[in-house]
Amino acid sequence: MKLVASLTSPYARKIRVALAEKGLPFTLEVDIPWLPETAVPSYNPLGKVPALVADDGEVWYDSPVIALYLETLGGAPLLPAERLASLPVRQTEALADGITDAAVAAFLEGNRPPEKQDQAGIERQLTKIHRGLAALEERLVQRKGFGGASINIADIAVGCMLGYLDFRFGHLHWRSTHPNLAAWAADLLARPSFTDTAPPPA
Ligand SMILES: N[C@@H](CCC(=O)N[C@@H](CS)C(=O)NCC(=O)O)C(=O)O
Repeated sequence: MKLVASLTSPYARKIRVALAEKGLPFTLEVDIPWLPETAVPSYNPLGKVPALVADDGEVWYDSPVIALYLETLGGAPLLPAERLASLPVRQTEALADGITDAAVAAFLEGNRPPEKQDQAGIERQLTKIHRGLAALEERLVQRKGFGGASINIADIAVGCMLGYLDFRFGHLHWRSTHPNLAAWAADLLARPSFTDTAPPPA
């Protein structure tokens, strides 16, 4: 099994953490989809990482689909097998991934030359991040979709999203505005699966 990923992608990190938590062996093919010489479109027509090449040759994307595929391979379960019970977990995963989408969009826009940046667009994405974090804190208080005693895919998605905020949006200081999330994330982000996959220094 081969994972095509960049080392800074929070979505790819989600799958690297999931593979580590499940104890599934894989090879990592590092590819940066923004470079002209990238081979990512040969795996995923959308040109995005992560993409997972299964042992039978099938290629899976995007990260929620890869996570579902990994459940079929065994290892520690990261999603309840029962469909209805899996929905709150997948909802929390989708919320975390959506915050990541907003953060990536804001980062890319903020990387354009200053005169070309759409400030209203950046603000719109930042609002999604703030609303999303508030909703996540609420779900955490209600224990809705989070793993509790054993880690699940929602925990992993939230951890990778928070790690991305640390990586690109340290100035947002999400820990001081979301103390419950901060207390919960401290243990999660200290797990070897997370420390081993931290993005390289910028
Ligand atoms: N929904 C996708 C998002 C994947 C994604 O946007 N990956 C970024 C890297 S962080 C990418 O490959 N971007 C390249 C591009 O948009 O052309 C997933 O969960 O896998």
